[in-house]
Amino acid sequence: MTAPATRRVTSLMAAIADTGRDRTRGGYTRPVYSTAELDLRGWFVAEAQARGLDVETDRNGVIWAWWDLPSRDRAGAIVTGSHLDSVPGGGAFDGPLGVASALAAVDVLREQGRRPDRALAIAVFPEEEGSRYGIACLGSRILTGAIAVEKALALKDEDGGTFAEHSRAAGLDPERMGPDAERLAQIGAFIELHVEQGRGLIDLGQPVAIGSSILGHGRWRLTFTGQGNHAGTTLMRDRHDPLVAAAGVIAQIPGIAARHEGARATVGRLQPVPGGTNVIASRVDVWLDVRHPEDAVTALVVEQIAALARDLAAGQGCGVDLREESLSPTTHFDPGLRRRLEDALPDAPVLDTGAGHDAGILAAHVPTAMLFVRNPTGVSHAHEEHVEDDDAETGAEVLADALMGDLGI
Ligand code: HGY
Ligand code: MN
Ligand code: MN
Ligand code: MN
Repeated sequence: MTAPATRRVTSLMAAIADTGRDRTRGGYTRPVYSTAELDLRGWFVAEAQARGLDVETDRNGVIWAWWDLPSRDRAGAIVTGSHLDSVPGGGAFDGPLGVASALAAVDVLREQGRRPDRALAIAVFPEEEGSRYGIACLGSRILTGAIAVEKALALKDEDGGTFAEHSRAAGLDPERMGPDAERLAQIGAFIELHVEQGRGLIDLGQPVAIGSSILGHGRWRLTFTGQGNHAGTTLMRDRHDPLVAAAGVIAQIPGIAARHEGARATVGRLQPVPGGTNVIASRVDVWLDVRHPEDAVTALVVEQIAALARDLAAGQGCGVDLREESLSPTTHFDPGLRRRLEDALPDAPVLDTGAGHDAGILAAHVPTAMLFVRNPTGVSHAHEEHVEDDDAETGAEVLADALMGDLGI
């Protein structure tokens, strides 16, 4: 695949390079329905409308930009897209690359005087990262019924505001949110282009890969409870410090995960309450992210961590509670789409991914594929995430061919 000269994706990405930039953490922080993410949603709508696409935001907050047939028949539509929300301090490309590449792919087709013989849509899904309300792919889960809408609407962010309140503030009507079978029935195939969140393509020397599957993954919350007290007046032997128990568990998580080849276990977030420097915590919430290709191994890793937590909590005279927050089984993309992509792109490696995507949620309902674009740093969910201009343009050109049906999708 030779890189095209025009810098379509690069210029689109440059236009949003300052939106949601996090000057404290580095990288980008764009929680769903925050000012930064709403600004990006507005940017996308303007760019889509400038291309003559028919833009609508559905009752679940998913934006659909349609390149309709003259008949406006949307049955069997080819849909591509991704997300615009980010993790705290995330990279520039996780999400926006898929959206910018979709806009660029429309430009490619227009410049070539081509148009698909089926309706085409670019979709932007809300709360893919689950950074604000704790459950990833919240928008696509609501759309597909993968989560009860009542549970989704009641989810709270760190400030105690609910997804319902913030959806309403974003112009949605929470009472109308819920599964949308009619919308899903319109989709003939969904293909998501995403920055690779790893080193596969770097090591293989290729710009684009075909996705094979998404590792099963879940999120659990461990809540350690003890006795809040004064840091200066409480003797060490008189303490019931939940943070000591939590720290002991976290320190041993790598060792537990290492017992299971391929397991990934992470604590990226913990919240001591009340969180004072001179205060022994009364409670600590610890969020656990565990992933493995085999769902039974994921469950085993979690159970081993939970057993250790019970043991260390008891040793500190503390309690501990484990609660599953979300769980996604290992998901394989549509074998037919994948095979046709492999035939059409013989140089493209086939890679699985440890990262979740809306494509993973949609895969249970519509034929779904993914394309990954080379990330020279191999780093993601951090500011070092990167895509070279040439690779970004190549990705958009491959996506354009896929949207045209040239790759068999
Ligand atoms: O957590 C994930 O795997 C994704 O980035 N939401
Ligand atoms: Mn992503
Ligand atoms: Mn991500
Ligand atoms: Mn993702």
